[in-house]
Amino acid sequence: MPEQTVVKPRTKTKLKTERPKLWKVILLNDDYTPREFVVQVLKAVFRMNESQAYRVMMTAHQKGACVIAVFTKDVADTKAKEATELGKSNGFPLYFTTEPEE
Ligand code: TYC
Repeated sequence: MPEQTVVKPRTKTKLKTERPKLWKVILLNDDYTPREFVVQVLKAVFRMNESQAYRVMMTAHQKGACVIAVFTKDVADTKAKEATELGKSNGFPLYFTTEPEE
């Protein structure tokens, strides 16, 4: 009896997993938060060193806003909230927001 190989056609479609969209955390300028405090928050929450933090703070100070970094949505939201809370609990209107990358 001759052997037969039966080839079954593949019917399953492999779905490609899309990379999750990244979200920007943005620092907004205000007239009241001391520069040094902004630098401390950037170092504490976003693990920046002194000169990175200083540059980001000055950019927001001069231009009104500065993108700090991009993260997954969860991380971006958590960090923006944590950093904004730090300002609030110290009596400053410091504000961090998030928006999706294109
Ligand atoms: N503009 C503030 C001041 O002159 C300093 C500051 C910088 C505040 C950046 C917020 O995101 C900010 N004291």
